[in-house]
This record gives sequence, C-alpha cells and structure tokens, in this order.
Amino acid sequence: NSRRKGVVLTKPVVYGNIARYFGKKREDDGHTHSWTCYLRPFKNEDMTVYVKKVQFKLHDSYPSPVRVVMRPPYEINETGWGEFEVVIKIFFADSAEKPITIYHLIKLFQTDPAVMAGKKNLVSENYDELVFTDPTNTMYHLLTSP
Ligand code: SLL
Repeated sequence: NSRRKGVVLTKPVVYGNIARYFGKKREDDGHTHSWTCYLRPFKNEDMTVYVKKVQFKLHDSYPSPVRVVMRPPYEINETGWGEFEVVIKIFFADSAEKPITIYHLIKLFQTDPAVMAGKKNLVSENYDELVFTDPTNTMYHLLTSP
C-alpha cells in the first residue's frame, strides 16, 4: 500500500455544538443545558467511505468520557452544567492514515436574551479542512470516489 507522493487532498468539514438552556437548574444533578456536539461534511457526502469511526473525548466529569461513533451522524447528545474542550479524533478507513484530531470548546452560555431564556438554541460552529498529504493508495481511491 504505497503512497501518492506530492498529492494533497482536502475534505471540508464543519464541527461544533448546539445547546439549549433548560430554563432552570435541574434538581437532581445540577445540569442546566442539553447539548449536541457534532462533526459533519461541509458538502453533503457519505463520510463512511473514508472514515472508520469518530471518537469524542468529553470532560472527565462525564461517565465513560470516551465516546465512539461508528457511523453518521457523528454526534454526541448530552446534558451538563459547564463548558469544556472536547477532543474529536477521526479514524480513517485505511489504518495507515494517521487519525486527525480536532478540538472544540462546548459552548453553553451566551448573552443573547432569547438563548438565555431557553427559547432559542445556541450554535457554536466552525469550518475546517481535513488535509491528506501523500495519501496511501487505498485512501486516495476512497477520497476520490464519486
Ligand atoms: C468548568 N472546567 O468548571 C469546566 C468543567 C465540566 C462540565 C466543566 C458534568 C456532567 C456530569 C459537566 O457538565 N461537566 O455531571 O455528568 O466549568
């Protein structure tokens, strides 16, 4: 499985979180928000062709903080009370291709009055590109398959 020297392929992605305030603090666990953290293709495409799995590493205060998602949607639904950094690690279909890590700060708090009242979702989203330099032959074919 040799590499395509000099070839650079990119896949545009978006990642981030939405969050909604409950309207009040939950009695039993002190949680205040529900949130979803996600990774998805920027263009509508089937990422399963070249992605094996996506791992989301949450704050240690969560039970089983390492969550693995094998197929789309690549997302985690949770509730909580605090903001923290999620480590999103993308594993590829060809294990010779090094995983790519993305960091995202789970955002819960915003000064928009409609968000604060729990009437509107907060969205914190970013654009990025997965860059494959000298991809393996296998990855090259998976990344360029129509
Ligand atoms: C902070 N540095 O202090 C951050 C940590 C951790 C958020 C935030 C707990 C969830 C659970 C939760 O929301 N952790 O209890 O399952 O703000």
